[in-house]
Amino acid sequence: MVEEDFTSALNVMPGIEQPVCVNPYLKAHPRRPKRQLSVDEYVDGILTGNRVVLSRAITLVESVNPEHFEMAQTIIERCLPHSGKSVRIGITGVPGVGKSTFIESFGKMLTAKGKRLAVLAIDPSSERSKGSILGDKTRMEELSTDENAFIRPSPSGLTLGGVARKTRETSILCEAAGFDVIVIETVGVGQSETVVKSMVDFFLLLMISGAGDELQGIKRGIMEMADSIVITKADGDNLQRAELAAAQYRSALQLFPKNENGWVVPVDICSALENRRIDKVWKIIEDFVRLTTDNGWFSHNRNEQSVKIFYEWIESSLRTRFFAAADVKATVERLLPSVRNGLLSPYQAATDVLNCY
Ligand SMILES: Nc1nc2c(ncn2[C@@H]2O[C@H](COP(=O)(O)OP(=O)(O)OP(=O)(O)O)[C@@H](O)[C@H]2O)c(=O)[nH]1
Ligand SMILES: [Mg+2]
Repeated sequence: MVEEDFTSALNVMPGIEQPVCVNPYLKAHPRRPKRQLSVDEYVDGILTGNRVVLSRAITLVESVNPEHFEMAQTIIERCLPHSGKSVRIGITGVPGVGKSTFIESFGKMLTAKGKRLAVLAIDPSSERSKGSILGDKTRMEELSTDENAFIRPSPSGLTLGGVARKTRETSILCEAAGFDVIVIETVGVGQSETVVKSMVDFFLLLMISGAGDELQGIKRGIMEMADSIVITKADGDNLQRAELAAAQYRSALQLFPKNENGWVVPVDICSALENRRIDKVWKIIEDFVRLTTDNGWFSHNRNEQSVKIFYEWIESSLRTRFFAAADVKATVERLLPSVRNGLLSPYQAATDVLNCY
């Protein structure tokens, strides 16, 4: 037997035998590809509130595969009669204002009241949405595990128009699945607010109190779209500043023209972190729904939104089809050099192209 040298650190001790890291008795278990559901299975699943089927239907809606498109449209058509029975709420605010934290707190309050809520995000820049949604899933930790809440990130890699369309269609599916509150979150920095406004019943603008210049940096257009302005993070040292900011917004709003729906835009404060006055925000929304339902504006607004989508969709489809047509392509290619060189008037060339379609 070899004498072991315990004085050297280079000496390797035999040790004990380790079990193999893969279970040798494990049978090969090939991953079966997911079975494609039929339209009936999709529709039945959605109408019975099956979340897995709902998720898969949304994935189908988001797919760019033309085969999926047909099927998705059929599913949406069949869900349409079961949709429309929700309150659609748009929530916007600059990055970091506290939208996700607010939605978590607001959502939990609603599910505790027995409501079912779906949270959708509109965020056309895919890079950002990837980050923020992963963040949001953890930030809305409790809400994302709540049985009565359904959180769905913005589809990535699409243009704003594409995201808007998918979000509209996704809301229809969520409504058919029995969600009675749909929250659509967007970041208040670009054009996405206008898009969200065009698909919701109630538009909530979240703000925080700044030091002094309260009205700086907020686009007037966004303030004009808001059905309510809520100053969040009204807690601790910030409470007084938030109250002051609310008073300033209140007086600023008085300068705006009156809403045609008879609604006077309320300004309030809340703290999502401390769960304070979150139910007040819901009360404001309930008041809004009551008022606009009674005076007919609620359904009028939805109908007008549909008409707008109708025209917008014709326009954008027409544009796509037009430029994809072989004759058009050829004529454009033929005439473009002359237009560029000033040999042909752009109006004449455009008329020639239009005439060949
Ligand atoms: N004190 C206080 N802090 C809050 C409150 N709500 C949110 N915050 C904090 O503000 C920071 C940003 O909150 P988020 O909810 O991520 O803000 P957001 O608007 O979703 O941000 P983006 O998704 O990046 O646009 C976080 O650190 C929160 O903890 C609040 O009511 N009070
Ligand atoms: Mg967020």
